[in-house]
Amino acid sequence: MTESISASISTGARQPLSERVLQGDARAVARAISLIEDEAPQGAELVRRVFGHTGRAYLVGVTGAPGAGKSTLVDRLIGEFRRRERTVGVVAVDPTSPFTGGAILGDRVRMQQHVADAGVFIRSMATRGHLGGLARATAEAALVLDAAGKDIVLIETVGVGQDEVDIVRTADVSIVTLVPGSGDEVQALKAGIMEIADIFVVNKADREGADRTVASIEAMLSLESFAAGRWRPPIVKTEATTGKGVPELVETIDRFKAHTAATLGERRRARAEFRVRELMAHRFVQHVENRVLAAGEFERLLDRIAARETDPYSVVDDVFGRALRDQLARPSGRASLDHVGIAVGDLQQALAFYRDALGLEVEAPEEVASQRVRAHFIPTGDSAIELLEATADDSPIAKYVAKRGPGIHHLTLRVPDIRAALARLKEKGVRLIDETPREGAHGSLVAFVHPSSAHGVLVELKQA
Ligand SMILES: Nc1nc2c(ncn2[C@@H]2O[C@H](COP(=O)(O)OP(=O)(O)O)[C@@H](O)[C@H]2O)c(=O)[nH]1
Ligand SMILES: [Mg+2]
Repeated sequence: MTESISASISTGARQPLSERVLQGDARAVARAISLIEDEAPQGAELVRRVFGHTGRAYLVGVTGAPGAGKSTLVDRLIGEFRRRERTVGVVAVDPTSPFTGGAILGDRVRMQQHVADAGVFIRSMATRGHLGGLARATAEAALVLDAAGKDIVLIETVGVGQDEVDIVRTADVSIVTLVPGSGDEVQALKAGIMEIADIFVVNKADREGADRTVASIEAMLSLESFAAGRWRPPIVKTEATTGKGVPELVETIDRFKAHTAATLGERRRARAEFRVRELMAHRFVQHVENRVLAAGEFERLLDRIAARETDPYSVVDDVFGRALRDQLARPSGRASLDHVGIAVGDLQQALAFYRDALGLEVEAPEEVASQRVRAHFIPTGDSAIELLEATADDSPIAKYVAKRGPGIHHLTLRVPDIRAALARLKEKGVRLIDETPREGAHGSLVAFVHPSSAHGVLVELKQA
């Protein structure tokens, strides 16, 4: 099943998309990131498939206010990393122009010079959707580039508020870009951006006041005490337009990488925790909205809160309780029809109809000695017909035919968790022949429901 899903997400080629991403195929990478951006289920499937192959790339986050020169700097960093023979992927996120796409186009044009370089892949992320989704999409796009074998993944984000900190968290090293005379450092301090900086860059160092900006960052850092051995964020001056200071920045990145090599695992683990928590919350809210609340119910609840008829805690308690009960009500997914068992008086007559007239294929019979019965399976797609032939007069099938004549003897439903299914039936007052499952054919577990509870039909539950 998963095989066919993965096959269908390939872009026409016979090879699955995940395989082509792992081979570094640029078109596959582009397609994969689009699926992730669209929150398509295939995007999640792809992440599952490539995840085991990731963790090799070093993720470099570049954040700062719009116009700080991040894109120009990223462009220079690409050049510098390429000179050092490292392959580079870029994810640029710019929420400042969600409608025009102007900034996205700008980034593309600016980075055009690398387009012909197979060692570079640049992608601008669309910024529709909520920020949580954007953070997830950014992280997953970086993952795809990692899977595609890029040594370095640069993530450009606009750092304007606490929310963007989530995106910044995606990186192994966070570079905060400030410009002279802008008061950026004060803004960044307020937004909590300063705390996540591993390296400060004062870009546009050609401008007046660069040293003053450096001094004010220094002053801020001096308020904090750095224990021996703890990384103290250095301040690097750059001129992204000319490339001045960029080699020093790359060296500083490498120094940070070496310094934190032992704790990189911890940092990535913390990131995984954040990601999983975020995804769990997202999934749960989706589940509540799609499966628990009726259409318009959410709005009505909000109205009732506004009218002080209820309060947020009671609403959440109620929704939470319903969501859990709802889950228990479907403990193991839906049951599906496995087969219908037909008690046969005269096998040759039955075969004349099912095999010869209907043209169905009948499998070689199987003898169930304990029941004194011979079973002839007839596959019909996802389910089957089972012709049951008695092999002795005291067989239950012989008795059934003698009493009721040939006909439907039982139907069998496949359930993923037979114990959960039985518990639920019992709770609902259904009369069971077997309260606990017994061993069936081929290592399966089976249990029978009494016909009196199933409108005259003997129902068998089966867990493969
Ligand atoms: N004077 C000067 N201008 C720069 C420097 N770096 C970038 N710029 C200019 O600043 C503007 C914004 O740059 P951009 O990279 O788009 O900034 P972003 O919004 O942070 O990505 C552009 O006009 C750049 O040419 C620099 O070091 N010095
Ligand atoms: Mg930019």
